[in-house]
Amino acid sequence: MAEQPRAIYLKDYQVPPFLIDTTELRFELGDDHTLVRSVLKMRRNPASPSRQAPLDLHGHESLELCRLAISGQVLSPQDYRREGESLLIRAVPDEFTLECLTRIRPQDNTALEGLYRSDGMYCTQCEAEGFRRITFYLDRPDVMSVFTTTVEADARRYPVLLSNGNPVASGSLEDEGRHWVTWQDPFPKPAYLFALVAGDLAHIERPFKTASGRDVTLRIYAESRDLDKLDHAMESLVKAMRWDEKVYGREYDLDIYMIVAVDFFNMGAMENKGLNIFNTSCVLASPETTTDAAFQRVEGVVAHEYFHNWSGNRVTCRDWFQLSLKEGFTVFRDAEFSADMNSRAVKRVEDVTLLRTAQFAEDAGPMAHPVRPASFIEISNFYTLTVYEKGAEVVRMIHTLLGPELFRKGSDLYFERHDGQAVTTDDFVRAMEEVSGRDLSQFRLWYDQAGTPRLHVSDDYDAAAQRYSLHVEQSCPATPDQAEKKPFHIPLAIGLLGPGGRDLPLAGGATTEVLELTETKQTFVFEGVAERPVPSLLRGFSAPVKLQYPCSRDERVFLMSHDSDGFNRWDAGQALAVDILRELMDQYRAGRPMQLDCALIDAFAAVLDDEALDPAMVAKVLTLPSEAYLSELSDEIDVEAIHEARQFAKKALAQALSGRFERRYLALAPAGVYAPDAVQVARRSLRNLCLSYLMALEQPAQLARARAQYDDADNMTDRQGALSLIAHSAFGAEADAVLEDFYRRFERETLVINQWLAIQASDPKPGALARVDALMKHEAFDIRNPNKVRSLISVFCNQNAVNFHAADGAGYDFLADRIIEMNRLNPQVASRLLTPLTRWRKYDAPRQALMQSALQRILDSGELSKDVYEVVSKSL
Ligand code: 0A1
Ligand code: ZN
Repeated sequence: MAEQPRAIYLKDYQVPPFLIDTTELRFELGDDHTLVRSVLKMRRNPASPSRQAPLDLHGHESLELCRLAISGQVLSPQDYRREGESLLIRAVPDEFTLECLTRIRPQDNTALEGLYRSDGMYCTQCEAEGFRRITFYLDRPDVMSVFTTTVEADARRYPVLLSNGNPVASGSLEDEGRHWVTWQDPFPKPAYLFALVAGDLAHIERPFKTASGRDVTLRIYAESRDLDKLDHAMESLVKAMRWDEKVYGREYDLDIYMIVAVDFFNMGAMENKGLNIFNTSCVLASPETTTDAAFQRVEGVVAHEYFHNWSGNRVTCRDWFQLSLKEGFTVFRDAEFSADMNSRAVKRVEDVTLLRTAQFAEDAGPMAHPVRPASFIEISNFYTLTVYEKGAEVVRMIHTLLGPELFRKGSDLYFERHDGQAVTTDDFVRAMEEVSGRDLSQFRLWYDQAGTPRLHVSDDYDAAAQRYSLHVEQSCPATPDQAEKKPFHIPLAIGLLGPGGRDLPLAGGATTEVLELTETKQTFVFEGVAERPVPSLLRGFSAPVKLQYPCSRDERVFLMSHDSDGFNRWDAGQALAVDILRELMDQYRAGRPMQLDCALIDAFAAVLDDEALDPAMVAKVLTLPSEAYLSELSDEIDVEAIHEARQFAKKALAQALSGRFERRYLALAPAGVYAPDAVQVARRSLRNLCLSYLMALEQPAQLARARAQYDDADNMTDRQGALSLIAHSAFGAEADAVLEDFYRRFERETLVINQWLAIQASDPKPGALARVDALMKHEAFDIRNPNKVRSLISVFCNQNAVNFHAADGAGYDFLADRIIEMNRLNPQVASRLLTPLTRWRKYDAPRQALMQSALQRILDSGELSKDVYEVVSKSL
């Protein structure tokens, strides 16, 4: 970087000096280049105080400007100035037509932002600031315009030409073998929701009648070889549309809704108006190639993008600091949808696990930022777990504080009041305040203060007075740019368990009460409590906080078997396991033989024996806290101790409970035809978990069992479950053989081969780095394809701690080299790869030095993208 990139601040927001009422685009797609013609009807914004402001358009450096005219007058280079990402036109009238012709080269676009060609098909990704790589524009979400788009291309190679809205005209240029289609989107939208697709695509289709009786066509496009993998996405879409009508009263608004699957994509999917573009990994599904987890991910992502049609498109963000307005709310909506479609408790466990493992780590690291950030250098770096997942928790807390009826009233008011507008998180909270009459001013701190609040809870019981008291103290650690924090408004859902394990009645006879914390220290008193209760705190994880309460192992076991809150029953088991694993880590570090507390064995035995429990929840309870979670909980991460303690515990549990694991493994054998429904998913998850314990015994008989499961499986969940256990086992020859077999079977299934890469990248055995290095040269790998980079490089660096954090620093060197390489090809992916290095402060001194020097080497490597520069410079 010649100059260091500058930060942009929320406090500097100003309304746009100009508006664009209509946008007409014509794309001429060609092998050497693509021409983009735009005609924009523009005028000064009456709401802007600056009446004389020049016209300042966004345009990426890569744009070749061929022609520029204002109301028919062609401008000469003296009439404008290009500098960085800006095109400044000094004298413009109050109302005018801007015509612009640009030349771009989608085939060379490896950043996958703007218009790009990959695998012989054209597609776009414009969020957040990709449209400026297509043409000069006011590329900001508060400039909303009505788009008409014509796409012209070779008719034989690109028979399908798509854009937003409804198709209104088409034709062919016969002598040239080209054709064109015009699309019109009646809803004004910001440029980030623009989309275009051109390719040789097949599709499936289904009619849908909305609640008010409008007919809509639903279409999902993919390459023809994947046509048989689209049904699950279609079913998910229909379910999501019905759910949004029922739960939020929201209907779809265009005549056609399209999803297109593409293999080269930086993220999961994108909610472009009427034309969603999806990473193949979030849309394709078939029993033979797709695991249960991936089926559920498809359902969740399809719903997420569909829900954006209201929470994001009809009502959008004023500026990118408000990103969580659409993302936090939409994640909350899709999580509730998935909870309604599958098991609510299991979905909550999964979401909280992600939050506590990865979002808490982000909130404690150098990139920590509030749900509504105050500044950024590169907005692409802020599509984070904090904006998405913590943002969803913030919306969930509003739901908890208001209750479902008032929350629905608030969302109705929000959609009605702001339809067609670009608004702020404040507008969202205000709607919730108005319908409820509640003052949420202190609650708004959740949007502005970064960091994970800590709650210290203690209690006392006065037997004579039959009075039980809970004392709660809150605090929040400092984060970058925020040393002091004000107390948060925290909903703390609690219950009290009597000696027999039954819930005691609380206020109004309910068994769960939401205490509202607003001060640094508060005491809550419960009268008429006949015996000392065991408190069940933070039920359902009612707030994204770290809770500390001095709970004995016995009390945790008690909660594990009696708590009426399914989430807290699971959480008590996790807390017990964490406590016991930490004891093992201490033993390991002290060089003493490790010894597993029987409390864990007994608790697991009881859960395994209870056939009345949902097998999916049993699988969750019996899953030991991950290495990543144990790392997040550590002040200083001891990579080896965490790994060894966890492996030891797993084996000890397997030895103590092998009969039970075997019995349930056999009893859960598949019956009937595969379906990714809740009942079957639950059975497979527990059965594969049992197999993982049995494999921990390291016995040939168990290896044979796993191999038989692999060979006989009629679905990917069972086949891949067995594969990864064998591949990670100490049986080297068998591991190689099964990996080889898997590759041969699925060679032509890109997404399956990505899993094959990931399984090898996450193998904790020594030598994994050499294997990853070799796989980078394998024909199955392509550094330009983000899914492959994630499967091989990200998985190695994030899910293989013992190898990535090898004491010699080889893992860090490997990653630094990859980031330097990716920085030029794809800055967004490069920047995301940095995450594990940013956490250097949590390791021992020698590792800290090695990680810092890897970061420094990246910083010194030459021209850095804004994406990579921001993360490296903030981390060092
Ligand atoms: N809005 C999308 C996520 C998304 C964000 C950025 C992208 O490119 C940089 C692509 C997709 C969603 O929430 O699903
Ligand atoms: Zn989203």
